Amino acid sequence: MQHCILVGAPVDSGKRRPGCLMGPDSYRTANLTRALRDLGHHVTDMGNLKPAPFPAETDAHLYARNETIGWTKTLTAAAQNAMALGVPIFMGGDHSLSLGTVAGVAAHAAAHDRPQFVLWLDAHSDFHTPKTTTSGNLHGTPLAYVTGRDGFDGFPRVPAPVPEDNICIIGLRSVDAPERTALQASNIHRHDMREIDETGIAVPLAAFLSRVAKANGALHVSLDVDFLDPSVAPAVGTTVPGGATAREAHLVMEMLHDSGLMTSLDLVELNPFLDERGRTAQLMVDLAASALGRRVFDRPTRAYA
Ligand code: 4U7
Ligand code: MN
Ligand code: MN
Ligand code: MN
Repeated sequence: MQHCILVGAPVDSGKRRPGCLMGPDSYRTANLTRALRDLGHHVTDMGNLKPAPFPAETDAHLYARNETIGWTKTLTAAAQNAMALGVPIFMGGDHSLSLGTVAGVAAHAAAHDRPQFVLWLDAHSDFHTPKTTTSGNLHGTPLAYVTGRDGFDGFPRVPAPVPEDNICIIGLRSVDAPERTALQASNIHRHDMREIDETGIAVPLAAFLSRVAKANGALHVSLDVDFLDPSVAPAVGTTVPGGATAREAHLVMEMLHDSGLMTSLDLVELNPFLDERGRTAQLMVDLAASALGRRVFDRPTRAYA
C-alpha cells in the first residue's frame, strides 16, 4: 500500500496551442482516484496548483516565459512537499511542468542522500534550451533545465541538477538538429523507436532499472502522451506516428511496478480538447494503474534488482 498524492498542475504555458489546462480534471473524470484506491492505495487529491505571481510577458520568442517561471517555482516547492508525504502523481498540464517537478523531486532526493534517476517516455527529447529552441515552446526544454544546462536566464537555479548518466529516454522519433547534437555529446541514455522495434521495449528498460536499483536511486517517471502512438492516444498537440503501442506502454508500467523503484510520476501533455470520447485520458489512467500494481496475475516484486 502506498500513499498516492495527486497534484493538479494545469500548466498550459509551455506551448501555443491551448488545452492542457483541462488535463487534471480529465484525469479526475476518468477516475484516477478510484483506479488507485481499487489497488489498495491511500489517495489524496491536493487539488490544482497555481503559478507563483509573474510579470507581464516581454520575450518575443519564448512563449509565456514568465508564466512558466512562475509554474517552475510553484512546482519545485510542491514536488518537494509531496515527496515527503508519499508518491506524487503530477496531473498535467504540458511538459513544461517537469522543469519544476523534476527539480523538486531531485532536491528531495539530494536531501536524503539518494541519487535521482529519471525515465523520460516521449517521442521527443525535450533537451532544448531557451537559446536553442526554434519554436520558442518551453515544453521542449525540461531535460535541459534539470540537467543544469546554461541558457535559462531568469529561471530559478536548479537546486540539485540530475546527472545526465541517470536519465533514460525511451520512445524517441522526433529530435531537432540542435538537440541531437547536444544529446550525442551528453551521457543521457536514449532509445529510439527503431531500437524498440529491434529489441523490444523490455531490454533497455530492464537495463536502466537495474542501474537504478544498484544505486538505491529515487526514480521519477515522466510520461508524455506522445510516447504513445496517435492511433491509441489522439489527445495531444504534437502527435508523431510510429509510437508505442498500448501494450508496450503497459509493459513499461508493469515492469516499473515490479521493480518497486518508482518514487514519482508525471502525466503530461494530455489535451482533452483533442480527445475522442475520453479514450486518451482513460488510457493514461490505466497506465498509471499498471505502474501502481494493476495486473492480471501476481508476479514477484523487485524483479529488476
Ligand atoms: B514535448 C519541438 F520543434 N522539438 O522544440 C520543439 F519538434 O513535451 C517539439 O515532448 C517539442 O511534447 C515537443 O518545439 C515537446 C519541435
Ligand atoms: Mn522525505
Ligand atoms: Mn515531452
Ligand atoms: Mn513529446
